[in-house]
Amino acid sequence: MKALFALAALLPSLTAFAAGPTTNETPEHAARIAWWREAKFGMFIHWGLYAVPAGEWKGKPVAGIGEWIMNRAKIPVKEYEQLAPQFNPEKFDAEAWAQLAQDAGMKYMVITSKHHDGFAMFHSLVSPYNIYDATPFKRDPMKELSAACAKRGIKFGFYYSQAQDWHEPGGMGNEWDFKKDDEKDKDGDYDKYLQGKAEPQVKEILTNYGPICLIWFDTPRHMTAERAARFEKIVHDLQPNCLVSGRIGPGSSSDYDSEGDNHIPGTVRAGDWETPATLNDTWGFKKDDHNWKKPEDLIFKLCDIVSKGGNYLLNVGPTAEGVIPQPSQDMLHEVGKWMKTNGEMIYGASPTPFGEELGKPTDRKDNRNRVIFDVYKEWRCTTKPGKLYFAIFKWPGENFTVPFKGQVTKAYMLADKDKELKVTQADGKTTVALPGQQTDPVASVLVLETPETASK
Ligand code: H79
Repeated sequence: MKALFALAALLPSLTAFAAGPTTNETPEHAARIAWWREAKFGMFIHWGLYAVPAGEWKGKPVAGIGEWIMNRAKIPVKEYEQLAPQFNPEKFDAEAWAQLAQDAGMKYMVITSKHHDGFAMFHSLVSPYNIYDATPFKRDPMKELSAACAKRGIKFGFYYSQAQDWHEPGGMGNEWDFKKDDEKDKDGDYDKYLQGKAEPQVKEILTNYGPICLIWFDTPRHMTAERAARFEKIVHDLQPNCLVSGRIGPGSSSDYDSEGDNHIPGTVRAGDWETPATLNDTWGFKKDDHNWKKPEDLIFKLCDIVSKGGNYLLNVGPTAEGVIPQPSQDMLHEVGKWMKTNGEMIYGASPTPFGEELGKPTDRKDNRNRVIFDVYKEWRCTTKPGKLYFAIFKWPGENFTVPFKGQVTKAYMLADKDKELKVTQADGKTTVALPGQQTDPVASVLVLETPETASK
């Protein structure tokens, strides 16, 4: 880390730390993904039939994430299908959802067009097991959402579970109604499902909803390079600018990587990546999950992720009535308030040139064998040409000292840009005389302007 810091001080340009691949990138890819690198913060939405049972089956709570209830309770297809006539989200308001995303400072929206349960949340001609044909709602909420997002300049994308489909004999995952997954693959049922439902539905969502910014594939069970390539070709044939997220399958050239669900790396990670994350412990609505994160935690995670080079795709799980839970709305408004003043350190920003502020590895590993980090929470840094941004989470009092020894031409808080702050430098460190009190109760953002990049 010391070496990195020394390097940062010497380098003519901090843009050397820009996110995204710096080698082997085609100009086409750079152009396609430019908006995503700028956006940094998106809204994930998990909405489907699972919002009806909302975590409870036959009067008993079912453990685990809400959208997995069919699997966890081993609900037969015929029984689960009975949820469709009960699904009538009359309070659904696409404008309100898109407005919430905008108020939070989110630049893109990704919604479940079909989750593992196999139920399409759009009007599909491929299968009548969809919200338009199988529920009393008789509307296509995806059409309404794509329009509401377009109106606000929010990019619109779809989650699509390509491999798991518990409703179909050939889809992966349902071994309580159908054959074992291995047999489905061996017997050709899987390819029949892929070609008969998944691939045609992916064509539909890329055809009927305007420009789709990305397709978020998930859990690529039994996906081979060849199968993944088929999906990739469909996406790029129909919408060449549509990004393909990381979980499409092996051997394919997805546009960016997905971290594990809710996982934030301990250090700066090169390349394009995203952390998909929940606001409580479930993706799809569960009435008993009140384990909400705190707004300050979300703001920290946003800064933490961006300072490590990633994007934050933050989930809401609307109810079967079509309402985003009030605690989710409240939290996102809090984040939005912070973003209004401080979004400059997030959008289009590159990772920290330091690293020692992030934390250090422990000798413990998590259940997926990843090293657990002792995460430091004093401050986070992001950069833009000519600027270093510091989100200060632990207000240190009079002075803030950072390990930066390059020249500083100006220092100020984002919340009070006109008030220049006094800077002193000694022993390879920069000390800023902070204003009398923090400019934000969660994270006050300090800017250091540097001539090395200001000329760029
Ligand atoms: O869509 C969300 C999840 O439903 C999906 N990815 C995010 C974005 C996802 N699919 N699979 N997984 C995540 C891993 C699943 C793990 C578990 Fe389970 C599901 C743990 C508890 C329920 C599998 C089934 C392991 C135990 C039971």
